[in-house]
Amino acid sequence: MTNHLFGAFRSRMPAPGRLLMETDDGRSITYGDMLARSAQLAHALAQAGVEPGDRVAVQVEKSPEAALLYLASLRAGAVFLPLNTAYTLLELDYFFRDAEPRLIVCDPDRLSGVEPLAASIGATVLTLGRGGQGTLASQASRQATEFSDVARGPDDLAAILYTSGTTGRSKGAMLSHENLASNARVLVEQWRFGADDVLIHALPIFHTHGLFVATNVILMAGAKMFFEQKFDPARILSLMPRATALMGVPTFYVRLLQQEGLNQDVAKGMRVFISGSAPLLAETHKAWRERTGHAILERYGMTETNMNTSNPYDGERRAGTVGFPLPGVSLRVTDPETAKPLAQGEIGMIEVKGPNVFAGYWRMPEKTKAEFHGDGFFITGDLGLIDADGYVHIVGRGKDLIISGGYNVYPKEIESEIDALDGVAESAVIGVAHPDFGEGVTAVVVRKPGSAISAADIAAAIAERLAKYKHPKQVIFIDELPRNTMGKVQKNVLRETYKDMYAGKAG
Ligand code: MLC
Ligand code: AMP
Repeated sequence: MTNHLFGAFRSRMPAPGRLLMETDDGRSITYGDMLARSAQLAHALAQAGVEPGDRVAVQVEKSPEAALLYLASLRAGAVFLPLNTAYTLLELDYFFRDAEPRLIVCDPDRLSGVEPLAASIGATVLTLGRGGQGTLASQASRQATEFSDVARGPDDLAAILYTSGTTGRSKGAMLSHENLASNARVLVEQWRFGADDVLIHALPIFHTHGLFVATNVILMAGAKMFFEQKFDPARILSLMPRATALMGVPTFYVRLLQQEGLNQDVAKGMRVFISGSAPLLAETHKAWRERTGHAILERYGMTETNMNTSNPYDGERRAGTVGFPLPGVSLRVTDPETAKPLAQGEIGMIEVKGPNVFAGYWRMPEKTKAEFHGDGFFITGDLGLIDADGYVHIVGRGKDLIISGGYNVYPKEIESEIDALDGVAESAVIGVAHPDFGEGVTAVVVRKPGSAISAADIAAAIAERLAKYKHPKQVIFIDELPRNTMGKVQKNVLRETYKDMYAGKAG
């Protein structure tokens, strides 16, 4: 048996001298370098005690070494667990206790905070900095540049990615080698990636979009990427003449449209612009087409399922839709109450089944069971319809979720923090249309009688507890939350009341 996913990358690898990555700080990594350095890192993992099936939790800045660490983890047969760099120590503590990683890799600057957490679960800690420095790198540099990949089958776990549930407790989505391999293969084919492609990679690599959709597709195609530390619109524009593809969240496209230099000329060598992770407004699609001559190709996915649908490469890319189910993916729309399939055109729950769909939530068999039907369809929590031409439209969410700049934010998690503060009677956290982030996290708070708690007090209280992108952009105080006859808070009424509050804000 080979190593299922890494073996697939290997089998499509171009000549070792071909470039895999060019970075914004002037470094070049060839496919040969990738093989040698991921081998060294895989040895370093084994030396740190990582055995097949062990989790390797990683919270580091984006760098080529961070991407190579993902490949090393695959090769060592481990389960890669990437974590958002914005997570606070309190948030990390939860993930570590839940996943029980054998090894934690963190930024050197975070070591003093991470060490006690690691000690409490008996994990080893190594460091990896943005420039490739740290204890992991120094251990790896002493290792052999060849490594015999640990055999892993299609159903063995390759990664666990945490995604918050509606209860506010994060769940670890278990992704197998075949979940990732099948999706990368399909996307390479659907989006026509080949060895001559050059992707502008400006996404973080701790989520499905940047790690799997972008990186796995490039590895599966034997292509190259400009591996950017972060999204900088002016820089993206300067790379376009040397690139062929861009993948981004809608905020990327909104911000690029604000660049004066965006025009047909700068985009003429580009083959495809892909968007996902959050709804792309039809007006953004239209404005992009007018400015560049390109129709953005929108697709739809989730942490649990990888990519489910995509607009066509050839054929009409229809604004406001997420296209067709990918080959091998079955998609149906059902009545959320009865779970009965609905007729074409009717709005209901989107459910999917296929080799892309995850193996379940880590150590949560009950939650896993609750989100699948007996026939294997996964209940996405997204509401949508299939139109007469077969295009899938996402029209809303059956789950209480805000997507801000492509990051998921679960209102319940923030409400729990705010409600726990002295002086707060209750709160409701909602997503309000935001021109830059798509939705802006907004807290509506009812004070306790006599309390003078302010927005600044709330911000200060959650600063150390929640990742920055989850913090409310605005806090509104009202006397009473609107409720229906059942006593349930009417978030739709609040969303309607405050719908224009971010209108015209640039960022
Ligand atoms: C940053 N900030 C955000 C934010 N990103 N606030 C709300 N929502 C966000 N997404 C805050 C910071 O805390 C900071 O606050 C201020 O904005 C500026 O920070 P920054 O670091 O300069 O932000 P910037 O680089 O501009 O980041 C914006 C962004 C980034 C859109 C480039 O958020 C991003 O890369 N998003 C992509 C997320 C992603 O990869 N999602 C895929 C999930 S996978 P202050 O107060 O300090 O100024 C998935 C499945 C699928 O969904 O289908 O793909
Ligand atoms: P995550 O859990 O971070 O992977 O986010 C997945 C969620 O993002 C999905 O369930 C959808 O609600 C949303 N999403 C992803 N792509 C799109 C898209 N193209 N349009 C609308 N929503 C999307």
